[in-house]
Amino acid sequence: MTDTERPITHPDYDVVVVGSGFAGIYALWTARQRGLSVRGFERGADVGGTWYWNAYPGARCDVESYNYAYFFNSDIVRDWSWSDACAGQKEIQRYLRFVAERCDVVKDITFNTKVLSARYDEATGLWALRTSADDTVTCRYPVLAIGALSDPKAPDIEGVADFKGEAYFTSSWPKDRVVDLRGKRVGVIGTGSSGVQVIPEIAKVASEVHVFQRTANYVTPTNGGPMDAALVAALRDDPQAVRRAFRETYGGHTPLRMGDERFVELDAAGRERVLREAWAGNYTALAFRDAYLPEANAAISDFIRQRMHEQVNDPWTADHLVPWDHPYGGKRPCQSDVYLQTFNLPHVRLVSLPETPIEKILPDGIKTSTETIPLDVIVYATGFDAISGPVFAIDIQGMGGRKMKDAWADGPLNYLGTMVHGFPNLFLPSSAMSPSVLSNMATLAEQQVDFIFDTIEWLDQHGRPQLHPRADSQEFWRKETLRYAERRPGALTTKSWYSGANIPGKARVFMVYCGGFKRYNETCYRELQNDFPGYELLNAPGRGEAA
Ligand code: N01
Repeated sequence: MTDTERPITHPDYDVVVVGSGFAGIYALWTARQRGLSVRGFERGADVGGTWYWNAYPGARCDVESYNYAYFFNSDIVRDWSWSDACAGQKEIQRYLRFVAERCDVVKDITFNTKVLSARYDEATGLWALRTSADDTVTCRYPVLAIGALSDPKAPDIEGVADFKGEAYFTSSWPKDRVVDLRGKRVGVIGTGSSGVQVIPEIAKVASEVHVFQRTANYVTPTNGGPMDAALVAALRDDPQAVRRAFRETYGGHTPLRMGDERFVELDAAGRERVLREAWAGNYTALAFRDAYLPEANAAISDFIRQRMHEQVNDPWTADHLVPWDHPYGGKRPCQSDVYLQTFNLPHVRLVSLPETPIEKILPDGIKTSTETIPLDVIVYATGFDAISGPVFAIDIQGMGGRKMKDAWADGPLNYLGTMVHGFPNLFLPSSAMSPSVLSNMATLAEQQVDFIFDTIEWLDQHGRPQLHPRADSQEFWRKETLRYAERRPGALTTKSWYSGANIPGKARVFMVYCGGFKRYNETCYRELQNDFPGYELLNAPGRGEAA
């Protein structure tokens, strides 16, 4: 009998954690702390998840690092110093390695190994995970900490494979060598957060930069710069109080700076004054107390367009770099202090794809509807099959042999952003219908992992080895997610990866819960405090003991 045919009555581990980004590292540590046996798998050669792969020049977090960090361990908070308020990719990856070593979980992770499938065994209530090393491990609780932006979108352009020059993806930039773009003619496709960061860096060394833009994005200044010593001291003074306080906020971070005045109570001159003050203080998105109102959002959007426009010398380029088609926040906005000015350099040029679309990629360049542009290098900053993509990348099979791909054929459906009906004991942190990318992902990682392991502890204490959400709970959560999305300007009217619109044929569902972190956390813990009324509890016959 082969390994995969073996009946799974004795799990190899209590928990298997897939992925070693923020959620994965903390899940491994938490499992050990709770006395559970655990094994981790990571497809990269080191920890870091998204911060391991996206190693392109200029990659940087635009959430301040003193927020975008762990708070579960006070010593870690006190022993790590950030060099900049918005740290770069290398530093964040170093930080995650530092935490993984401190938590002594590196030894638990098998690197360079993908999990290909996860199969639920109805007879025992256990899961079997098959890996790219042709290994199968069994467990009671798979925790797929696979991230929301980890499945790169394949470029849907004719001729990609024909290009004979160098080609790079921002989402898998080479880490084993320095990519030398000096003196080269470079084409960059994509102007989302990754494109906006990589383009100025490429422009520093390349001889020509051709930026192929399909949709313009809002670009506002960054919050980078030296760390505020008083703020750092306050965070280090009582990290556990900070951790609790983050969970009481909308976004899961230190309270954001916000204007004191209300849009509806100001005249035109007052609104302009408030917007200018907010721009100077770098909080334009929240210039007004009631910035969430569509009319306030429209004024904010218009003001940012004007500020963007005046940074670019050439009027045609300025007109095209400004986003006219969606309100601020409809797509994920970008931050940069140098992106727009980069287009004032003589060797940098914008190619507007709505007017002159790419027809095909040639062996030595890109052909648009009006010209052929010779290139030595193409950089694809074309984004991700977000949120549900990483879940579909694993062949997941639950109760009755039902595949996750079928369960989510019309878009992701789950309860509280972590569990799916018909897939007992399978946990999906940072997946769909959680605050995910519209919150501080580090705070979310800690919150979801805590909730998952509190759930596991409850199951063990109550002798109920399995649970999964009821179908009507999922329907309730779908409606809740939609209800809050309707209140967010542009959420349901803008074509964005938030709703799967960047992937041809993907079901259009707004995949982020916008009810805020505090409400989300309270809803999760209400379930636990009331013995999981939104879930179905199952018994697993014949379950053996974990190793
Ligand atoms: O990806 P994107 P990203 N032809 O999907 C274009 C996080 N992040 O990697 O908008 C031509 O935003 C596409 O055009 P359009 C952050 O959450 C954070 O930049 O679909 N163009 C778009 O311009 C972010 O939102 C940080 O019309 C094509 C671009 O490629 C998320 O990751 C840094 C195309 C893709 O933009 C994803 O950002 C980086 C085609 N066939 C990333 N296909 C920070 O914290 C796609 N595009 C700072």
